[in-house]
Amino acid sequence: MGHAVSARSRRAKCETRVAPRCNPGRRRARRAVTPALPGHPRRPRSTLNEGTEDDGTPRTARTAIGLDDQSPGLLRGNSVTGTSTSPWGFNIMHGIEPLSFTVDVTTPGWHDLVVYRSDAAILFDRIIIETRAGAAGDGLVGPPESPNNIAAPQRATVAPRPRTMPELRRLPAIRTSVDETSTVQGVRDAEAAKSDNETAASVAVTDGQVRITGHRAGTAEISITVGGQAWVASVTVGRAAGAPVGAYLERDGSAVLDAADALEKSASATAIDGNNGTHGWALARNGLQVVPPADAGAKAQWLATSAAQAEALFKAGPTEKVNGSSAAGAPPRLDFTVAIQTRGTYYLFVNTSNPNADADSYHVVVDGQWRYQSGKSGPETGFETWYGSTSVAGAALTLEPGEHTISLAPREAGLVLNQIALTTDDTPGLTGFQAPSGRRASAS
Ligand SMILES: [Ca+2]
Repeated sequence: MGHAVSARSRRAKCETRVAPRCNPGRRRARRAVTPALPGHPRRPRSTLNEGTEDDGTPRTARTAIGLDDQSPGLLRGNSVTGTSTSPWGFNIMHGIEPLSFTVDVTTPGWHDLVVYRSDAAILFDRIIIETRAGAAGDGLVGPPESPNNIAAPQRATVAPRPRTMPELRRLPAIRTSVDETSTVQGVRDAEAAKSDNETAASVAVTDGQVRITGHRAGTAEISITVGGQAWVASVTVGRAAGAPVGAYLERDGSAVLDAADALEKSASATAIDGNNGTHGWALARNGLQVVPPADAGAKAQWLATSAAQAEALFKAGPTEKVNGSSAAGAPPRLDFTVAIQTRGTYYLFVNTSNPNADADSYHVVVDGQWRYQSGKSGPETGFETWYGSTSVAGAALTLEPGEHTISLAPREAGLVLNQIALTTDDTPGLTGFQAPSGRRASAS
């Protein structure tokens, strides 16, 4: 028995019925709740919640649905752009994205289907419930609305806060710097506080006040308990004020660079967006990510397997897809200047937090010359994990004393770079973040 309900409000409560004559037991509902895609299909960049917020946070398209006071199931819509043949592309063409969920109905009678607070800009078209697989058919918008004796839209009410979720209050986003300690405004009598990323920012409570200290460029979310309620705030940590911006100094055959330094856009460390108007760099937890990320359903690659192909790739016009790449144009890039003291053969290692196997590879370019692509030895998707491709052709980088430009460009969008190490040791056994190299005061 199917029953359709229209709901247009954020956190709407949809009065719905599960047929009294249904036998008690497990029931499956699928093919439901569709956030409509605002915007015209021919203008794909103005559609559902893709891209990033101003502070670099990737946007999401989440909602949640539950039955009565059961724990709701979280639904994740597609917020990653793709090609016309990707799931994103099909959603755009259909103007609709089906999201599936399951509810367990254990007793016959009336039940409340509760649609929880959703990310902004999500519009629900229809909710379709199947108690037998295939009952709703395979049409795009499902069957006509079920017969009923209530005026369904008028009966939708705002649901109470679910008992399974703590009350969360969000504070304004906080910006701080490395080595800076500041007091969180708007919170008094705090009982406890914690950071979800102590590497970037730690918190301490003193006399009811919460103080944040920045340790590393990155992002964190802090949770504060006040009067038994939970408050949260996102924190962005920028580079230390007045920190040197000159070349990185190699010492004893080693140089270590924080990828996020590139946001300073100095002559010695800079981040360059791709020229396709779509892909750029965003501050991630402890590094930089090429956004929007790709995955198996929405690949975005910039391919080159030789110096000649790389030359064509980096010269590509904004709409050209060269070497069979799925992404157009020249890729984004990070450029760093390293002052080598000791002539030698160096190997490059990166600490990454890549989200999936379609977002985990890069090109290495030294002094404008493409040297090699990574990612020939399987997925590199560990969290804050060091990888290096020492065995591939071109990985041995002979560097003479003097300044050299080390560039990394994504081979796949979504790549997350935290730290980069150049070392004369081809098996350095790096674990955790390394102390960054010293730098000259200013560009020479
Ligand atoms: Ca890959």
